[in-house]
Amino acid sequence: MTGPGPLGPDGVGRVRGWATRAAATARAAHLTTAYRADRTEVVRNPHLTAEWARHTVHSPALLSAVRRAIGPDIAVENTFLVIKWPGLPFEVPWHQDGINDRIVLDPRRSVAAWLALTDADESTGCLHVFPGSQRRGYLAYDAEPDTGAVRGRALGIAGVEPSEARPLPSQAGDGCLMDVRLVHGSDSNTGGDVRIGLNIRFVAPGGCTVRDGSDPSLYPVSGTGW
Ligand SMILES: O=C(O)CCC(=O)C(=O)O
Repeated sequence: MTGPGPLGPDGVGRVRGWATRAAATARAAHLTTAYRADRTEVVRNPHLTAEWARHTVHSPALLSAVRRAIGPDIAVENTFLVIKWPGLPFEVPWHQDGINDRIVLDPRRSVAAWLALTDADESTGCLHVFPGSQRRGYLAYDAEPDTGAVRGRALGIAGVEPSEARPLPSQAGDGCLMDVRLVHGSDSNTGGDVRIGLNIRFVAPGGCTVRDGSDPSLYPVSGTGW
């Protein structure tokens, strides 16, 4: 799946103000309190269980950026919350959001969002992206390790040159959209504060293929095509 994507030559765009800085920071404080005891690192599909996450995937600023990318009919295919605790090793290896052992996303009819609930910089483990890597299409990836899925997908991508990666720092309440073929990952948090981000995969009708032939389980958020 090579060819142009919805986000221009770099394959990445900024999202500003999906929440106010104060609201994002307050939510991060609640999550930190809720998950600190057992140092939870990944929460899967919080938009199906938590009101704040349901609210977040409907954010007007976010949805208007997603509409510009993939049109008016939008559903959420998947979300996951990533919490990086200071001093706890947790790297997210290079990967592409649009392909895994279960699904393949059509890059013209899908887009990934990453939203900062806290500030994220190089010391706290912000995203690193390879601008333009989406032009290479989907790359071979290592089998997903059977780690009990504690840390989400952990894919090694063959043939990416680490020196081409660029940090993508973000402030609480901002974030980015990524072409689902964009190679990205993040380092461990070596700073002093917790770092929290929400990853959302959005699809337009027909944008998600489940490898076993079953229907994708989608959560519509906009438009009438569902
Ligand atoms: O939050 C992170 O550090 C990485 C998240 C990510 O890359 C993903 O969920 O696809």
